[in-house]
Amino acid sequence: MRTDTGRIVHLADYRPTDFVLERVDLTFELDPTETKVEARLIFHRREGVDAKAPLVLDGDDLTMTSLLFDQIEMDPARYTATPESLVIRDLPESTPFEITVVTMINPEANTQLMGLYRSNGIYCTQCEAEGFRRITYFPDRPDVLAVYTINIIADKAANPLLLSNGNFLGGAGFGPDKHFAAWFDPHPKPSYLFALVAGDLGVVEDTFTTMSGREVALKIYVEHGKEPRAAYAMDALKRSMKWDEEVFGREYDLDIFMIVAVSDFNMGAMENKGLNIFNDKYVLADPETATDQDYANIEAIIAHEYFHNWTGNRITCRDWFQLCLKEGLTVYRDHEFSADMRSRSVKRIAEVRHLRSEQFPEDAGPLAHPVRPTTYREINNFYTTTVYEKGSEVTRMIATILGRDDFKKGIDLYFERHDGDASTVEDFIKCFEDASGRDLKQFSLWYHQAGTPQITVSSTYDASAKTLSLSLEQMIPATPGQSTKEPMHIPLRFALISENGSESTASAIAGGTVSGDVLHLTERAQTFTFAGIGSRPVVSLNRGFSAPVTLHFAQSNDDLIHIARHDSDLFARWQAITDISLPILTSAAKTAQAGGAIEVEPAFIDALLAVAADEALEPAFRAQALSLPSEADVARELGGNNDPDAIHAGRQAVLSAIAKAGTEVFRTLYAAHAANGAFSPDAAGAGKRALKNSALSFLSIAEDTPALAAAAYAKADNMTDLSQALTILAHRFPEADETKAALATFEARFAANPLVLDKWFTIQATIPGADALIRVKSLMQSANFAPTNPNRVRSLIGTFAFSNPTGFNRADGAGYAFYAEQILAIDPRNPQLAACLLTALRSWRLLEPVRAEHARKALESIAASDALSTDVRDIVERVLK
Ligand code: 0A1
Ligand code: ZN
Repeated sequence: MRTDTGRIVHLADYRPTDFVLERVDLTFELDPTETKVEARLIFHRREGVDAKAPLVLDGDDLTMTSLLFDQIEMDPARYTATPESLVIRDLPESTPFEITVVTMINPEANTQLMGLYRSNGIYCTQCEAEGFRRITYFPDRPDVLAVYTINIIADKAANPLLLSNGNFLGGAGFGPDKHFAAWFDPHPKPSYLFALVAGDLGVVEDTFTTMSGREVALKIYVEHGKEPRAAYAMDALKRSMKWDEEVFGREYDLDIFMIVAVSDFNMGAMENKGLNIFNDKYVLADPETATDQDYANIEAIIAHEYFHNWTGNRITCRDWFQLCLKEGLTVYRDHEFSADMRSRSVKRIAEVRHLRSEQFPEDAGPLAHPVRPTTYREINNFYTTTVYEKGSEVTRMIATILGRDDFKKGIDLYFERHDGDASTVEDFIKCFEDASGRDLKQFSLWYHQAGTPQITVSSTYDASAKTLSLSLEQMIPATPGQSTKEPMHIPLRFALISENGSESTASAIAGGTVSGDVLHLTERAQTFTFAGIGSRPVVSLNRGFSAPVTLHFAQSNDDLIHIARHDSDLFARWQAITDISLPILTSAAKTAQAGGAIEVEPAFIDALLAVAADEALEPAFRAQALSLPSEADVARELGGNNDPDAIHAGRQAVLSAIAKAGTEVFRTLYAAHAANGAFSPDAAGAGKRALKNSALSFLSIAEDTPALAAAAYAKADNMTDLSQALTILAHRFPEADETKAALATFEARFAANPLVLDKWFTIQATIPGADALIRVKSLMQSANFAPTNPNRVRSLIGTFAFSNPTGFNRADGAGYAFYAEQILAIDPRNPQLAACLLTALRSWRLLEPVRAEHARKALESIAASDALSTDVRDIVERVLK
C-alpha cells in the first residue's frame, strides 16, 4: 500500500518528460506468486534537455532483479532503484538507448486490484490511473505514448488463453508445460491503457463489419458456463459500434475487439485498447438473474468503454487534470447512445436524478472540485461524479449553445486535429470555437469553477403592455479553495405555455440574448423582457435540464400543475411534479420532527394519480413520476440540521396518503400490467414492469399486508419482479414469515450466483431503521460474505452507508463507528475501495448536531490512524476540513 507522502500535484507544474519513449517490449513469465516481467524500453533524450538530466522512472512496490543498458549489465553506480522509482544517470546526449529492466511481482498477493492481479484464477490487469508502475518501472503518465509488443509465457493447462492489446501476432509451445503468445498494438498508447489477461475462460464470438467494410472479430470472455449470459452484452457492443459510426463517424481500428469479465474489480470497467476489462456485473445478464436496471447499465457501460476507443484512447489526456476530457465527453456520448436506444425523456429524468443525488452533494460539500481540477493528492480520488457526470453536462451545454450543426463541426474538428495526441481541455474548447466562430471564454468557467450555480428567478406579466419580464440572478456558492466566483454562461431552454397549453419561445426584446428556445444567462443579474404576449403565460424553464443548476423559482402549484399537464417536454413535466412534491416532503419531515400530524394536499395527490392513470403517457415516465424524491433528496433540500428519522417518517406518511387515496388506481394499474407476456429487456418492457411494481408497492402500503408482495414473489418470472417483491417484503414487513421465507428461498436458489447474492445483501442492508446495523453485522458473519470482493463489500457495507439513511445515521452514532472500523480494515487491503466508501460521510455537516458530532468523532478516529493510504488520508482530511 502506498502510504501518504503529503505530496500534492499541481497542474501548473506540468512539463513534458525529459526522455521520449520510442517503443516498449514486455515479456511476462506468469506465475501466481512470482511473475517475472522483463521490460525493454527504447528512449532518446528530448531535444533541448540538459545532457546531465537523469531518466526517472516511476515504480510502486517493485523489486528489481536486473538492469541492462544496451543489453549489457548496468554499473550500479549509474542508477538508484527503490520500490518507488528507478533513476538512471550518465545517459547518451542524443542517441537512442535501450534499458532492459526485470522486476518480480506477486499477482496473488495484489489485493489492491491495481497492476497485475489474480481474480478467481484469472490473471488480469488494471493500470488506470497509476497501476502500470506496479508492474514495471516506467514513465507512468498519460502523455508518454508508445507502441507496445507483448509476449506472454504461462502454464498451458491453467492458462489456455493469453491476451493483450492490439492484434495477435502468433504463439507456440514453450517447454513441456508452457506456451507463449505475442501481441502487437500498432496504436501508440499511454501505459494506463495496457492490459493483459491469462487464464481459462469461455468465449462468445461474433463479428462486426465496419463502415469501410472491414470485418472485426468480437469476443467476450466469461467464466465457463456463463456464455449465454453474455449475449446481451454482445448485442449492446454491436449496437454501440454501429451507433458510433452513424452519429459520430467513428470507425473501429483493430482486427479484434475483446471484452473480459472478471469478478474482482474496483470500478465498473476499463477501456484498455482492444481489450476492455469489465466488472462481470456489467457483462452478465439473463432474465432470471438480471434486473432491468442491470440491462440498462450493461448497455451503457459496454457503450461507454467502446466509445473510449476514440475519446480517451485515440485522443488521450495530457495529464490527469484533463480527466474530464475523456470521461465527461464519453459519458455524454454514452448518454446520447442510451437516449437513442431507449426513451430519451425517461433517460434524461434518470440522468438528472443521478446527477442531483450524487454530484450536487459532492459540489456542495467538502469534496467539491472543478470539472478540471488544478491540484490533487491522490488521482484515484478524482474519478468523481463531478468529472464524469458534470463533465458530461458541460459537453451537453456546448451542444446546446452551438446548436447541432456547429457542435458536429466542432467535434469532427477535434477528432481530426487531435487524433494521436495527449490533449487538454483548452484544445477541446478551441475546436468548438474555431468550428463555430464563437467565443467560449466565459463558458469555459464551467470547467474551472466548482459549485452548483443557484439561480433565483421571478416573472412579471404586464397585461396592458403585453410583456413578460423574467428576472434571473445567478450565485455560485463558495467551494474549497474558491471563495469568489465569476458569473457563468448558463444556457436555459424555455417555453412560454399559454392558458390553453400551446407553447411559444418568443424572442426577448431586451435584457439579453435568446436564440430559439435557449435563453443565455451571462450576467450576475439579468431581466429578459418578452413582447407581444396576449395573456399571462406559464414559464417552463431549464427544460430538458439544459444546465446543471438549481432554480429557485417560486411558481404557484397551479402553474406547476399546468406544466405537468401540458409541457411537450416530458422532462419538464416530471420536474414540475418534483417541484410540487419536494416542499410537501420537506414540510412533512418538519412536521414529523415536531411530532405533529402530517396532512397531504389532495390536489397534489389528484395530479399525481392523474399522471399515473394517463394511458397516453409511457409507463416508464409514469413510474418515474410515482417515484417521489428520495430521502436523500429531501435532506438536500432541507439543507441542514437534518434528522433522517423525521425525513423517513414524513416521506412514509406522504406515501401512505397517496397509497390510500389511489388504491383503486393502483389496483387497476397492477391488474393491467400483471401479466407481462414474453420477457423482453427493452425499454418498453422495463417501463411496464417499473409501473407495475410501483403500483404493487403502493398497494402493499395501502393494504398493509405482505400477502400481495409474497404472491408477486411466488409468481415472478424475471429478476426485476422477483427482487422488487423481495424488497417490498423486506423493507415493509421485515419480521413477517413471508419475508423470512422469501429471503431464505432467494438465498438458496441463487447460492451459486455471486451477482444475484449481492442483491440479497443489498436488499437487507437497506431495510430502514436502527436495527439495520445489527443485521449488517450479522450478514458479515454469513458464509457468503466475501470481504475481498469489492462488489460484495459495496453491496453490503456500501449500500448500508449510501442508501440506508435511517440505519446508517442511527442517533447513537453506532453506524458511523462501525463504518470507521470497516474503512480502517479495508484500507490496507484495498485503499481505492476504502476511500470510495468513505465518501458516504461527505455530507456529515448537514446532520443535526448530535449525529454530526458522532460522525465527526468517527472521521477523527480514521484520521488518527498513522498507517492510512494516500487515498483514505486525502478523503478523510478533506471531509473533516
Ligand atoms: N476509465 C474507466 C474507469 C476507471 C477509472 C479509474 C480506475 O482506477 C482508478 C479504473 C477504472 C472508465 O471510465 O470506464
Ligand atoms: Zn470512462
